[in-house]
Amino acid sequence: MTQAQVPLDDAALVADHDHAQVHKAWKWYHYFGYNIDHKVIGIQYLVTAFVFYLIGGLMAVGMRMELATPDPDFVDPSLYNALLTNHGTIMIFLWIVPAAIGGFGNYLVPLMIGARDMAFPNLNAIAFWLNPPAGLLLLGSFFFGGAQAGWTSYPPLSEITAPVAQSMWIMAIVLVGTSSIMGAVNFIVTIIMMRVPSLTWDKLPLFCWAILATSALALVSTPVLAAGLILLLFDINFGTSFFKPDAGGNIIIYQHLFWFYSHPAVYLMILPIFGIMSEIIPVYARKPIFGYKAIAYSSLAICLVGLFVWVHHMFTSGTPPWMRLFFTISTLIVAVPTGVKIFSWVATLWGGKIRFTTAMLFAVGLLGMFVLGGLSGITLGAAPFDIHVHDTYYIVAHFHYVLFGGSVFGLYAAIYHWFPKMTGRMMNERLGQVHFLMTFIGANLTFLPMHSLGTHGMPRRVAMYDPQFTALNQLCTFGAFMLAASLIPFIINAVWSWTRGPKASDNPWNALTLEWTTASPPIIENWEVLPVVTHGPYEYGMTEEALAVE
Ligand code: HEM
Ligand SMILES: [Cu+2]
Repeated sequence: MTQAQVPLDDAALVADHDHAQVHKAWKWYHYFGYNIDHKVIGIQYLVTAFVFYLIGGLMAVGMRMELATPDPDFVDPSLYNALLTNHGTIMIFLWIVPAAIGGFGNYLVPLMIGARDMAFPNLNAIAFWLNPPAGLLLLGSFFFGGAQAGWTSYPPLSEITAPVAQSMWIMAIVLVGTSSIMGAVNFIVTIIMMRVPSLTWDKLPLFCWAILATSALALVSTPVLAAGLILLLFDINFGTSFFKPDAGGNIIIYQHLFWFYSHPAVYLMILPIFGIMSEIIPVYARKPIFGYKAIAYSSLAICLVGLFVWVHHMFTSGTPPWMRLFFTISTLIVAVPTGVKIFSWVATLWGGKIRFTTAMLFAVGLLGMFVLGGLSGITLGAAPFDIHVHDTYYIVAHFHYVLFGGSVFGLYAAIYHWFPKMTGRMMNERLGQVHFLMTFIGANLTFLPMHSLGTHGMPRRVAMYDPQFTALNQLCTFGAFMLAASLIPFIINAVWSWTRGPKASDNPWNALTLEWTTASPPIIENWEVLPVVTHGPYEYGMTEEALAVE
């Protein structure tokens, strides 16, 4: 135990919980119904999101099988479009965002700040329960031809193809958007109001800083997306012409509304993952995190600058040159706070006593993948190069390095790290290493050749291509099969460990944040006696407890 545990003097807080409740153990069926405990909701988010990851992954494999040969012979082109659209949509809106923010955010934030739950438990549960119907709408849309217009759903394409499916797609996104706004309000209030009194701002774990920044960003940007999509819904179904040029509408406005949300959306995905990195790296390097304040403030800086760069997605939409210059410069500026974080992690690793657990392998793997994705991102931020590779596979390579390398690796790291806390059992490290290797090699085989395909001119979002691109595409498809296979050791590991893995102690990694001071898994309401914070979250090698660890 690393935190002093003394009774809370605020009697009201203790009195209003039923002591018998506190000792009750979890039953499996608690996870299948409406439940207001943040830990149950967190796990509900994680498991649901993972199921959608499998579905979205299956769609990707379907696309890669189609792309194994130049001709459209495996699926017909309109099904390809539907797979493409739903794959992108599901991976972003039903996997990364709900897993990172809904899953880990809900599970960890109250535990990390010494609270018994989120500020608004019912709002929290409702926010989660908006996700399954959104997923069903997306999957159901396949019965109506499938939304065809890509995850960006630009008009006019989205207004003239599969109207029912497109409307279902819009309603699904509005549902997850609503969920994310509810979550954002809840996180902001929880982090500001519910910290134990001894947890001052300068001791707040960096994951909580990241969730705070993410929530602020979601609150500002999500309503703009919802507005754009609802106007689109009206155009499709009710005869309005907001985005119909032949009836006086303006297509470009849609792109502005869409990217004002969707550029920040990349930070909604990546900031919580950055938070996860900042928690994991110091634990396994046994060193205080380098530049705590720089990391905390850079999250806020990324949010602020992130709101001003959306036009880099529209360099080829008639944006005048002076504006291209402004948005090139502002885009490149975002690389600065991001670079600050990367250097802080590398400096933390530097000279550390590193333990290469599976969680740490994924964290270090993320660093490699993200640096490559970030570098190709910088090339794209420069308008002249972006115009050259616009809508080619270079873009696909870039965002998969960032999203797959930068987000999925982080989510896996988080799962391996917090699994013992969530389930009370340890995962198998050997299977974890196999999982890591297959993921790392598979991801690079899948996505690295795409850079070359792109600079040589292979367009994205097509089911057929020029035969000169065959060899590299087959390499990508081979990589995709390896990625799909990498899920086998992971799923075996997760299911086996959850049911009969070795029992975990309260703090198996000897970490210093508050969630490790309670039982594994934590009791209902988290603590019998709320903890008192006696030191910062990363003071490895600086406190007696930490020195005694190795
Ligand atoms: C969590 C991980 C992933 C995320 C977030 C993700 C995200 C996306 C997005 C946003 C798109 C664009 C969809 C559109 O243009 O409408 C896309 C396209 C695509 N993805 Fe993924 N993806 C992921 C994993 C994968 C994997 C594992 C594969 C391969 C096995 C894959 C293969 C593809 C392919 C082939 C396309 C079509 C590219 C195009 O034609 O533009 N994705 N993905
Ligand atoms: Cu962007």
